[in-house]
Amino acid sequence: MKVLDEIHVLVPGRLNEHALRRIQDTFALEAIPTGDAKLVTSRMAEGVRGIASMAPVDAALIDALPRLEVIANFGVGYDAVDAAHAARKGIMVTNTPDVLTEEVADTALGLLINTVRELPKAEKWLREGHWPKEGSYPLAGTTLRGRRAGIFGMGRIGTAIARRLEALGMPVAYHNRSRVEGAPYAYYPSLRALAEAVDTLICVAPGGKGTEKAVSAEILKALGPDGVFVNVGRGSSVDEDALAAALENGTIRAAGLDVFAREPNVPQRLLDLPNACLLPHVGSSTVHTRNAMADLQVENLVSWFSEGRALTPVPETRDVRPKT
Ligand code: NAP
Ligand code: 8YV
Repeated sequence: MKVLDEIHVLVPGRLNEHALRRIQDTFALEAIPTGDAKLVTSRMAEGVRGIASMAPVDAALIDALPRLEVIANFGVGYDAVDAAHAARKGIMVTNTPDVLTEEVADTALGLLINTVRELPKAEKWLREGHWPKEGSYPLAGTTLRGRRAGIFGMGRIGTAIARRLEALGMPVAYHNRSRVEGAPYAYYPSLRALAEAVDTLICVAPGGKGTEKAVSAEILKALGPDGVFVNVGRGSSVDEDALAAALENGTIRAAGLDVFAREPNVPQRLLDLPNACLLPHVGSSTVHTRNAMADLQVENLVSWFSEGRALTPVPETRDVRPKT
C-alpha cells in the first residue's frame, strides 16, 4: 500500500467524529472552520489532494486547491457539492449510498406514523399530566387505514420505504424521471399526476436544480384536503411558504418533515403549526449508521489514493480516472 500519511486531506467545517479520527490516523489532516475558499492557506493550496466533507464544497473551494483529486462526501445526498464543476476539472466525487438506506426508511415510516397518529403530541400530553385529570387522549382525526402512498424518488431509500408501506397494507405508486424496470408499483410520469392519484406523498428525491421547489402550491392542492406530506429528501425540493399556507388553510391535512430549505433554521410559520411533525434532520442519525457512512467516506479516500479507484463515485464523475 502507498504511504497515505503524506497525503494532505482537507476537512472544511464539521465532520462526523469517527470519520475525523480515521482521517487523522490515516492521512495528513488539514482543517478549516467552513468551506469558504478564502480560508485556504498557501500551504493547503500546495499540498491538499483530497477533501472529506459534510459541509458545502463550492466551485471556489475546488478552484482554490490546484492539486485536488477527490472529494469524499459524508452522505448519499451530495447537492452541497458542486459535482458538475468537479467533473469538468477531472476531480472525483464520492458519496455514501446503501449503508444508510434502511435507517432512513425506518425514519420515514416513524415520521409518517407520528404525523398521522399524532403520537408525539399524545406523549407530550401524558407527560404534562393531562391523563389522570382529563381521561383519554382525544381520538386522532386521521388514520393510515385506506391511505394510498406516493413516493417522489423511487431509488434506494424510496424502494426501502415502499417495502415497509406494503407491510402496512398501503398501495404504493411513484414518480421518477424514468420508470424503474421491474418495480411492482404504479408509475406516474409527472409529480402532479402522482399527487392527484394518492393522499400520502413521501418525498425522498435528491436536492438540487432538478427538484428545486418541485413540491409547490399546485402539487399540494392536487394532494387534497386529506393529504399528508412527508419529506425525508431535501428541504429545497419544497416551496416552504406554499407548504405552510397549505397546512394553515386546510389545503392538506398534515406534514412530517425531517429536512428544511435553510437548516438548521426552521421557518416560524412551520414551528407554529399544530399539524406539522418536525424532526432536526435525523434520518440516518444512529451511531451504527453514521459509523458505516464514515467508514465508506474514508474507504473511498483510501481506495482512491492506494488503488486509483473510488468505491462509490457519484454519476457525474463515474468516468474520472487518476491523472498520472
Ligand atoms: P437514489 O437511489 O439516487 O434515488 C433517488 C431517486 O430520485 C431516483 O430514483 C431518481 O430517479 C429520482 N429522481 C432524481 N431526480 C429526480 C427528479 N428531478 N425528478 C423526479 N425524480 C428524480 O438516492 P437514495 O439513496 O434513495 O437517496 C435519495 C435522497 O434522500 C438523497 O439524495 C438525499 O437527498 C436524501 N436523504 C436524506 C436523508 C435524511 O437524513 N433525511 C438521509 C439520506 C438521504 P430518476 O433518476 O429516474 O429520476
Ligand atoms: C446526513 C443525509 O445526515 O445522506 C444524506 O444525504 O442527508 C444524511 O444522511 C447528512 O448528509 C450529514 O449531514
